[in-house]
Amino acid sequence: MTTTVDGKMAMRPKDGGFVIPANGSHEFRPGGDHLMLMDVTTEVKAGDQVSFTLTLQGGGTVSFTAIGKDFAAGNESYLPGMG
Ligand SMILES: [Cu+2]
Repeated sequence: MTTTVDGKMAMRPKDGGFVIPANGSHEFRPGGDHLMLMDVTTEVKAGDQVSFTLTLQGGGTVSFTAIGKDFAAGNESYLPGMG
């Protein structure tokens, strides 16, 4: 999730994840709440299609494909200690 630290936008993991009510929705967007890949070992190039499967607490899954974009699209900062 995105938070404000010393007047600057920064990101931190959301403890406990996001709780989305049945039939509800939750918006993920740049500068707001988002899914973030950590410890990625394979380079994602612009135009690459990356498949994701989210595992929900109830055991269900949600799958989708995202398109890699140029890194300049995401100008974000990180809390100290986050790589
Ligand atoms: Cu992030």
